[in-house]
Amino acid sequence: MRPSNEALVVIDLQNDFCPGGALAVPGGDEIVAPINALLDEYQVRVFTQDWHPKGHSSFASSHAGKAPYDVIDMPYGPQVLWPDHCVIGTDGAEFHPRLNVDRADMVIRKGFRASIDSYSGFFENDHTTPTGLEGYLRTRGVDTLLLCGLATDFCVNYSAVDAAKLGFKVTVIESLSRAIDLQGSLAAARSGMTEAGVTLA
Ligand code: VGL
Ligand code: ZN
Repeated sequence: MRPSNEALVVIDLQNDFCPGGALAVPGGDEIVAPINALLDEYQVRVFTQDWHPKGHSSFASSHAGKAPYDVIDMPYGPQVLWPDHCVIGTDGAEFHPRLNVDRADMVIRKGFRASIDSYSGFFENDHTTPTGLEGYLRTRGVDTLLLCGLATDFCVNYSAVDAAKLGFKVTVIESLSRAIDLQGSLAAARSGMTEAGVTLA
């Protein structure tokens, strides 16, 4: 058993990010069984869940003339436009059916405000609006995080960098994460995480 100051944080292991989903990450479902096994070793277990209202501003379909993977300027900075995904109330927003969700002590939903996206489990994409996850972890005495899930180069990356900036000791388990890899985004994420002091394992 891992000590109680360590948390396993499973990022966005949801149907829409798995093969067959709206924003499928290659091999996304391969990590479910080993993550289930790892959950048994941790005393603090948090899942994040991408959770968007219909017509969310991160969806290409919400912007006339735009296509998925175009980038637009939002008041908070550049934003990649995605296919509609993880819409509240749909099957795509549910966790993978074989993920042992019963093991989660805490599920933190993010991206639920129509006008702003939230890749990170800690802050929305303006980098200032908190989700509450930091307070949850600190009040449970956690100072060390092991991150895994989907996607390595987006939500895992943003969560890891924010956590490191907040002072947590952070490791990303790359073998239990899978990437979207848009135009070099995985390489950029790896160097950004390393620069922020995140350990890639
Ligand atoms: C994610 C794109 C859009 C992720 C979420 O979980 O990495 N990526 N929403
Ligand atoms: Zn999303």
